[in-house]
Amino acid sequence: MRLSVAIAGLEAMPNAFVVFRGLPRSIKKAHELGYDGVELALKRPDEISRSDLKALLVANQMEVSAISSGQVFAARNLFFTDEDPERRAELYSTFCGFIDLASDFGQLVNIGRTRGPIAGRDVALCERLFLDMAGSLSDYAEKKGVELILEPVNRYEIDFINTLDECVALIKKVNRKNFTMMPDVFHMNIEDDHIGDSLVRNQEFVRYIHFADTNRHFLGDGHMPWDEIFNALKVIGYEGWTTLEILPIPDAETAAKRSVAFLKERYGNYYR
Ligand code: LER
Ligand code: MN
Repeated sequence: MRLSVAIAGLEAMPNAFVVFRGLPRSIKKAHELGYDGVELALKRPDEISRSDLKALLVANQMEVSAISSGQVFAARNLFFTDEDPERRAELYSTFCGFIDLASDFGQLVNIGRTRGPIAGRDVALCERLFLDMAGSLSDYAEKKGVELILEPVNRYEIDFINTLDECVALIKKVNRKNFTMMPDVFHMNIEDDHIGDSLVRNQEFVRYIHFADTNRHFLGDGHMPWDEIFNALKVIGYEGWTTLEILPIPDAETAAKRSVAFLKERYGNYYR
């Protein structure tokens, strides 16, 4: 298992679900604590220069696991189900920038809350708006060797695509090889029938995964059914990144450290 941790720039919103903030120090810290990679939660593609990022990764022997886009929704209010042509164009160019960056770093771009809400609007219209954007971006990404990964998110954060089953139904409509899924066990604990069964049932599309405990704290601080999750990942032969998206509680360093210790102690055979 290759382990990664979600990080963001210093100017990320207070509610960004990241462990460390400030890209240079976060990359160094993650390496020191035993992580192999970082997931970059970006608001804009030019938040860090390619050359600075490359230098930081090389100096710390780290990789980028993926680029995540929740801040594009939370801080800039841009989303796939939006009807406004100008905002759609801005979203499209932001994602093309992420795809360009991912073509050199990680080859994966996440779509989480940025798929946008339905919020009382016509469901069929929202789905069409989503499919239109997802299709165009997948075609752009394909030329760059990049995949887009759609994340089912719980109902308290967004009202569109909450379970893995719903996500897979939509992925089949997008119908592109480079448009797949990234489950997050925190959301699955709220939305899916059984976490293990749902991962196995939808295995064909599982490309990346987010880990947190049930309270979004460090691994081991809640009641997540970790044995069930690890068994399911073993059954489906999952070999992708495992990325920690946890709250910095009691503080970032303790949370990141305790998660690695938990994985090594409980799942040492699986981890490394
Ligand atoms: C938000 O809860 C989340 O899990 C992110 O990865 C998606 O925006
Ligand atoms: Mn997540």
